[in-house]
Amino acid sequence: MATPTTPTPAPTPKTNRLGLQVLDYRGGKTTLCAGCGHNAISERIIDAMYEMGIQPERVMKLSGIGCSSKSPAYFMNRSHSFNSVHGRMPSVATGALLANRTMRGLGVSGDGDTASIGFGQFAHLMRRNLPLIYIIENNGVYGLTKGQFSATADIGSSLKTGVLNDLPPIDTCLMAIELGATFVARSFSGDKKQLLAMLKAALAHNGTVVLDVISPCVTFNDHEGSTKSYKYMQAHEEAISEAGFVPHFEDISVEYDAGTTYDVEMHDGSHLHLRKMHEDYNPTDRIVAVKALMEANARGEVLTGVFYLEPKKPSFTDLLNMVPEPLATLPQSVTRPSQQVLEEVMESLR
Ligand SMILES: Cc1ncc(C[n+]2csc(CCOP(=O)(O)OP(=O)(O)O)c2C)c(N)n1
Ligand code: SF4
Ligand SMILES: [Mg+2]
Repeated sequence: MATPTTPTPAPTPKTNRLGLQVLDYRGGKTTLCAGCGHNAISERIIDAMYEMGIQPERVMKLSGIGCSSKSPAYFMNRSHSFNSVHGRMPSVATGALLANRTMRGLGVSGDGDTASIGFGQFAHLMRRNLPLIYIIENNGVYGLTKGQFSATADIGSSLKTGVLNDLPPIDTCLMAIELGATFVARSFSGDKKQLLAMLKAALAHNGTVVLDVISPCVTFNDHEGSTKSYKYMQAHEEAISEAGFVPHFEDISVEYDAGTTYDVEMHDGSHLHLRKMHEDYNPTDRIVAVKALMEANARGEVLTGVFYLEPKKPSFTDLLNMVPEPLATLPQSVTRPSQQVLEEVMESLR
């Protein structure tokens, strides 16, 4: 007679500091092409939000129009989401975050949505230092409308049809640094480790984060002649720094050499360690950052890493002295002048 075996208990699912599982951060099934860089970015957002223990309901996902802008549907189903008009995510984000400063803003846009039709909105957003993580899923083309060049396409790169791009590109990181963003970085959708560290650091920042992520479009821009393909990135990616992130809630002390590594204390007390890979790297000096980017662009290299960080600058909501409560839940006694005040105003106008 066989001896009865006791069933092995199911393993307890792993949870984060809020007691949530990674499943709690997932979204709908993607409808993007298999292999699209945007899918890998969604995965890293899920990992970063889970590992940082962010309450999904406290997050607003904002986007414009494009394959990239569709991707918020594929992560964090429990969060709020607003898919705006093409290139208009910044103004929607500004309104929403000013109306409710208890929420975290995560914007997802494309290179067309940001640097072509939305360029004016992007520029004015940068000046304000709104507390928003702005991810540009950069593939150099308008993927959703079948692969025309966008304004980030490199001069001399070609479409699948052989058409050459003869206009110079807009470097969104250079623009963001010049116009006032306080956390500016570039990564590659295929670089899991770097992208995850950057996203976690972005969640610890109070101000505008611009994270330009080269995200190949496998259907329209992954061929020979493209400078946004997987192959091109593997051959031309050059990291300016290596990022290590220690969240404020983990008691880990990291040994690092102050001569080779910058230790930046973030707004929430987390630490970002940036190990220099370039001689003159200094993430707190915007002139150095601009020079490094311009030189790399001239050499045909795609520089990645955290280029510029200013963790102490007041955000737009701090500057405007907004009340901490969401405007929607303020009582009318606070949002409307009383009858007596209105009568006094009328009286003063007689
Ligand atoms: C006002 C307006 N103009 C044009 C379009 C057509 N359109 C839809 S998506 C898109 C470009 C999207 O490119 P990008 O932001 O790079 O996203 P991707 O699809 O490459 O991820 C364009 C031009 C539109 N939807 N609305
Ligand atoms: S068309 Fe390009 S950008 Fe759009 S989902 Fe497919 S691979 Fe991604
Ligand atoms: Mg694009």
